[in-house]
Amino acid sequence: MTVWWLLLALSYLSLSAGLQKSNKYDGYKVYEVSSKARSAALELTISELVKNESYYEVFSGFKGGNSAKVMVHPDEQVNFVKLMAENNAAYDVLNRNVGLTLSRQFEMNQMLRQWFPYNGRLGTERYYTHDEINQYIEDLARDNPHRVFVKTVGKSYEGRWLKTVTITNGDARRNKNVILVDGGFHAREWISPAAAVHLINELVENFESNADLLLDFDWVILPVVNADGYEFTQTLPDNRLWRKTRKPSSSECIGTDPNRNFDFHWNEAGASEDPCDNTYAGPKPFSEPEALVVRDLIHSYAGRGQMYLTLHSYGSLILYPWGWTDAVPDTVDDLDEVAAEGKKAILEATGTEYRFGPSTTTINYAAAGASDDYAFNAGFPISFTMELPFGGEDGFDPPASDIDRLVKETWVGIAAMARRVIQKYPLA
Ligand code: 0X9
Ligand code: ZN
Repeated sequence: MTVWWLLLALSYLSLSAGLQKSNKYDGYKVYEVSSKARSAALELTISELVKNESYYEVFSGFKGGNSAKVMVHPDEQVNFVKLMAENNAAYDVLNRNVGLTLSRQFEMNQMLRQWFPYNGRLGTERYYTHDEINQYIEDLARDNPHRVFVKTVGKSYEGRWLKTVTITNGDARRNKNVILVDGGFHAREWISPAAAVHLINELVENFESNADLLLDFDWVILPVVNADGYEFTQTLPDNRLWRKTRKPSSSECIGTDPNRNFDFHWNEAGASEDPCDNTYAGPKPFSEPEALVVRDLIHSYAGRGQMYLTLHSYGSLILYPWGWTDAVPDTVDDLDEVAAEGKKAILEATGTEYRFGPSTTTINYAAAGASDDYAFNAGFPISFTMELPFGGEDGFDPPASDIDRLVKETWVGIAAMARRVIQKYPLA
């Protein structure tokens, strides 16, 4: 009891200290523009504004019919409010001071790390580092030598080892079908690696209840694709909103959007040619070592791969190809059927409402060069981007106390989709 009081007192002191610190997002606000306000003129206004990335960032457009969330630099807020009035667009202020939020959360994360050090297992008490996640899968493989296998599949630009974990039922049968899952493409989407870790936990620790998911299928999971970016977001409050990789993209700017870097209609839509932009496609397809790793995984499993699932946030969406055009594939009914299972299971379990559909028309923008389209084109009959729900004060920051709920809910959706995939694509 005394220890807890002491910890609370210390946390209060250090959080107060955190409040004093300033960072580059001091005074930035996040506006939430009502989905009812949506019009072609307003969308055009917002799309023009956000070209100026030094002042604006759209965290989420009117994705899937949701409200738009736009972060605005202090010097532009008067102008933004004026433009919203001119467009008769109702809005709320979702976050009054992004800098303050980030400082506070940073201190909290440091504290949680001390309170919950890595102990050989990963729970849902806090967000983990890339190293801890790698350590965890190694430990799992050591403890379950017949069922869990770790493979080093490459290296990030800064030299971090990228490792997959393959989960089987231990019957040593080869050439089963495969479900390939990855997380952490975008650095700031922390709930994604957390959901991947929970998925691993479920398949390994809860193996008996999930035996049907492993009978004719192996699961291959790469929990953190963009390891450098993910680590970067954990090092300072200023870095928390980083999205891209960390390889220099020009003499002034760093990073490429790994989800614009795949060689499938690369740079044809929804990607930027400006190395300083958040959706920079890279100087050429597969310029990023992390995207290459995912490409190679996709090809090495494509013959047996029945579902590719890439975990992102946010928007509560299950998106399927195509994402580079608003055309839909011939097999749209299959994709739709599996996505519907995920949506239904989540709704029944928690009441959270996911929407699903072809990527471009569901999120209202085409984005070429993404991994989902690439995997689908390479032969995975089912390929989804799952955008986990909005959380916290800017959307990418569900507090640690929400991790448990969100990752369990995600698992419900993934398991339901996997069950339908297993039924639809039985082992030949
Ligand atoms: O834009 C993205 O890369 C994804 N959304 S996010 O907010 N997590 O950045 C959506 C990708 C959807 N898939 C394709 N456009 N192919
Ligand atoms: Zn993302």
